[in-house]
Amino acid sequence: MASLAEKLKNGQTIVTAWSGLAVPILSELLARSGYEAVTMDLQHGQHDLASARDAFAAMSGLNAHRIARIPVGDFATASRLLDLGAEAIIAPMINSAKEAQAFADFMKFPPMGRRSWSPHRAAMLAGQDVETYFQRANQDLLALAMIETKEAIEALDDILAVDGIDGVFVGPSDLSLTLSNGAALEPNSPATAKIAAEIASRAREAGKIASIFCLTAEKVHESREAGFQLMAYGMDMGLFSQAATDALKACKP
Ligand code: 3PY
Ligand code: MG
Repeated sequence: MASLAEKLKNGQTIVTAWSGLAVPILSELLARSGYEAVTMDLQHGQHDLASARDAFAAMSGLNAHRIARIPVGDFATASRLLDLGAEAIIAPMINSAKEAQAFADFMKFPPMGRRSWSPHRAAMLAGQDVETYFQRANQDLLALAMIETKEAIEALDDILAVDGIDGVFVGPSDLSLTLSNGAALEPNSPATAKIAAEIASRAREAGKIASIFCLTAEKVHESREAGFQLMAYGMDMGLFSQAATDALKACKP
């Protein structure tokens, strides 16, 4: 299977499921359902290192890429998740080139960054010997910086210019909160979509990957049209509770 990085750099688009529930078999089921990637959320979701490790293991052998989101500023956790087999890390609230560089330092081996060595579990999951893993890591493992504040938009070109940053990931909820100074939570508004589309086109111009969190399937289509390549859509908790609601409704006398 081509790596996540190869697919995205070749222009493919991918939808990742979003896992907040620290139950590895749910990530396996999402992968078995046909999602091409599953993202473990350690920022707002219930995942920790152990549950992310077990979810990655539960997905192994299936055609789904392993992604994780770290808590704000917790770049050491990015390295640890890479060591456990993550193929891309999403870092929230990256607001400056300095923060982007600090993130990249934990994601890339020298000379691009300062990631410390010992990815034996990751090499095992990638089906590589450690030498091959080392040769491929800096290009194959993606550092995605979340753009979700006014400051981040102002610093966008500088963030995109950081060598070890492979792309951006737009958080439409926080973006709408900061752009309205806390007056409105409008992740699906046309105004938020317009700014997201501008971020995508600036990322693409810089030769970087544009990705985004979507709250509806319509947003996935709209984002693809706007040049986004990696779209997160489908949260385990929401999918499960919607399916339960629908199942019960269908049984009503
Ligand atoms: C946002 O929309 O702010 C996000 O972080 C999506 O998870
Ligand atoms: Mg956010």
